[in-house]
This record gives sequence, C-alpha cells and structure tokens, in this order.
Amino acid sequence: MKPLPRHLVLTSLFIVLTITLNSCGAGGDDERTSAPTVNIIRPQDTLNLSDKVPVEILFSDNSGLVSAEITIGNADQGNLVYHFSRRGLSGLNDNLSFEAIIPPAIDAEGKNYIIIKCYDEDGNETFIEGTFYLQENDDIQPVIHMIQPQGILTPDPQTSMSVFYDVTDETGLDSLRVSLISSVSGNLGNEIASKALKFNGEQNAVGNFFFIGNSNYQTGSKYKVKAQLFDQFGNLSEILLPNEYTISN
Ligand SMILES: [Ca+2]
Ligand SMILES: [Ca+2]
Repeated sequence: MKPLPRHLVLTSLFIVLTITLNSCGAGGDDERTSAPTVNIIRPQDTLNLSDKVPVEILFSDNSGLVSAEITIGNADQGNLVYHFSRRGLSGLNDNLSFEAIIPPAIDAEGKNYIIIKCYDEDGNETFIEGTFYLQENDDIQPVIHMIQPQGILTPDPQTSMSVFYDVTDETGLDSLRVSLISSVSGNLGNEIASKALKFNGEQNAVGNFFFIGNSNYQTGSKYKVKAQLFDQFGNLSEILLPNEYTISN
C-alpha cells in the first residue's frame, strides 16, 4: 500500500486530537466535579468591636450554585459560635451581604473566624476559613517615645547612619516611616531618603533603620528627620526632629 502523503497524516492527527479535546470539555467529568469558588470580602483584618459583623461573600461556579453555610465564632472563647446560617444561592455568580448579630451576652473581642461551606448543583463542596479581629474602638494616637539619629550620613556607600526608634500603641501598631528631608535655610525641601516598616499589631517596637551612603547625597547639605507612625485603626502620630543634620564627606 502506498503511504499517505505527509499533509494528510498530519490533518488526520489534528482531527483526532480535536475530537479528544472536545470530549473533555462540555459535559465532561471536570465539569461535574469542579467545586465553587468562594471569596470573603468582609470581614477582614481588624474591625471596631460592635454588636454586629459586616459580611460580604462572593460565590461562583461553573455549573450552578445551590447554597452556602456561614459560621462565625470567637477563637479566644474556645471557638464559641455566635452566628450560623444557611442561605440559598443561584446562578453561576452570586453574593451575600448582611450583618451578623453578636448576641449581647457574648464577648467577641479578640481573634474571630468565619467558615463558609458552599455547594453546587453537582453536590461539590467548597470549604474556606478566614480570620479577623475585633477590638475596642481605638481613637488614641500611637506614641513615638524616641526617634534618634545615630552616626553620620555621607555619599560613601561603605558608610551608613541609623535612626533608632521606640514606639508604642495601646491596641496595635501598623507602620512606621522615617524620612530624611532636605533643609535649605530652615525651609524643608525634597525628601532625600526614607525607610518604612510594617508591624503586625504589636503594642511596642524598638529597633533601627539604616540609611546607607549614596553618591546622590550632597556633602555639606542639611536635612531633618521626620517620623510617621500609624496604629491599626489609622490614627497617626508625626514628628519632625528640630535638629538639622549635615551630610558629611
Ligand atoms: Ca461546579
Ligand atoms: Ca491607638
């Protein structure tokens, strides 16, 4: 038998591949077994303690959403559940938005969790869990106890100066930013360098920022040191040290 021309062999191979790929698509096993996607928009991070928790959840599924179960509890009280509800869902995309009531008898301050189970019309289940914190309302500014430059800033990258910090907040620190700002005849100019640090809600922090020498720094020019400290509720404390420092050679 005469062998088939090469282009016919390739065409037949392509048709076989196409049929195989299509059979994995619509109506295939993947379609039936893929579970819904769940996204917790709220609650997240740290919230003011009140008598309710705002909940917002997005759902999607490839074939059809059916229902969700939402459980919310406090981890610090031995995983004490204070909200449970079953809710109907429909379509390929759906969402829930409501406020979960915290009963007055329950102290929900501290670490809390939200657990969501979501079912699609093929009986697939998605389970996800999120963590959030409830804290007494904090309208008190964080405290900068000390910002202290040490050493001398120069253009030489072999040298460095440091800025020591000692900061606290009664509920939790969020971030600290220290910047060096050029000072021309007593007037503030451009920022010449800055360093920032993100905290994890600790109540106090002590340490040093290091500023490495940089050839862009101009010997003889002067700068001031500024610090901005945020707590987790967005309260800000800011200081500008009165001293003027000089970039050395
Ligand atoms: Ca599905
Ligand atoms: Ca505070």
